[in-house]
Amino acid sequence: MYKAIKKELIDQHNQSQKSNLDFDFKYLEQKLKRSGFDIHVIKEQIKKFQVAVPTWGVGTGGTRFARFPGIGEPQNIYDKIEDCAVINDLIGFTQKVSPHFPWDNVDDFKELKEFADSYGIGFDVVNSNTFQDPTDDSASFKYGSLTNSSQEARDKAIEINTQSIDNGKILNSKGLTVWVGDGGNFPGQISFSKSLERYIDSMKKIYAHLPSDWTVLLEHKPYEPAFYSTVISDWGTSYICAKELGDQAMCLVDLGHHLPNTNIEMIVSRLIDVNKLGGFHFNDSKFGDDDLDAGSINPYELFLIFNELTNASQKNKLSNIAYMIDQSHNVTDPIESLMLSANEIVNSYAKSLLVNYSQLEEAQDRHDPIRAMQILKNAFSTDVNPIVSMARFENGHSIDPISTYRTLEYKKQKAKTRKSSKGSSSGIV
Ligand SMILES: [Mn+2]
Repeated sequence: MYKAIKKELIDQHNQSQKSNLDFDFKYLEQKLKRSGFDIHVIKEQIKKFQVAVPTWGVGTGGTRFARFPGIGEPQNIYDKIEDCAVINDLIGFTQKVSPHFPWDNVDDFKELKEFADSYGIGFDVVNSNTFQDPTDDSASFKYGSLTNSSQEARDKAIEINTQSIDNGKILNSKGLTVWVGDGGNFPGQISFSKSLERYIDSMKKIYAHLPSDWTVLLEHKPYEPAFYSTVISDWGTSYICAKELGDQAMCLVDLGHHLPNTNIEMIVSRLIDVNKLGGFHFNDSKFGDDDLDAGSINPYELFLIFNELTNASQKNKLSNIAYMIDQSHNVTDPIESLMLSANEIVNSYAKSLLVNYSQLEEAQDRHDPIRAMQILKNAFSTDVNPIVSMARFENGHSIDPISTYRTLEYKKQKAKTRKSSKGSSSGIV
């Protein structure tokens, strides 16, 4: 840690902010005491929270139409690790990164791990990419990967996944997330039944390759890039497949992978109840899989998701959830977006710790919807920034990460050595 950003710079910046933070923290301490909460207990829980940053998230994303590169963009996985280390040095809730293969392939994974170690960065769940053609042109995924009617294409897709596991093992990762773009654009194009059967069959081969302490996370999505039907379209299908595969297979909820107005927090609760909730991809959206910054559009939904998680966790119904960010940053500096998003996620978690769940259950049992709603709204409307900022400060990071980051002019400095990428091809979907 503190290889990407000198600790003295963070300390120096914190000096000017600390007295205001102390004042705000003291005020919140008194306020929470009146509701029966000990701010110090909550702060200690927050200090332990971790969410992984996606390596693909630090590059500027694009849309189906164009990509507008930023200055000093990372050119390879090593640059991406360095950018992720900037984020972690400043906020500290993001010690691990989630790589994507083959995008992040290198010749020497041991060397990559040592490089990341030197920045205090570890590796979270790895992601496999079979939604674009394999780099060696040995097969085509145009008509599907793990569910393709061609055995040759399926085998190649399986190999990409088992290779991702092997890479992840060297990086000390403990999980693989599988999302396939497979599906159909037209009625009749694919057999719903056969494609699901082939998915399960392919996944069984990947599952057999999993080390015993690994989890495979199945990610569902209702549409895009296939626009009529997708093979793993919803949490129900994802659950059926995870159940079929075994105990090491879990479901992953990407917030953007639901149709508008879907009650995502209820899906979270259902998956907890059937012991199949394994992870999240956090982002936010207005219309579809917009991959906007977490909490930027619908922070109440994000809070309600953490409300389910914290409630279940206090009842010991939750273990080993992989929290990851999955976003595309088209118009912002990805480093700023990822710092704000991680903080927004931590804020939602902090607010959920301010819900008194026995009082909530009492209100539910007494048939008092107004009181129940009030309990949630009171927690949601509490400004938890002083606790989260204090947690960051006590963990050795920046009280005000964005302003600290801006004084560094990091990207401007990096632009001197990282060559700019001109291309206008679309970014990450
Ligand atoms: Mn995702």
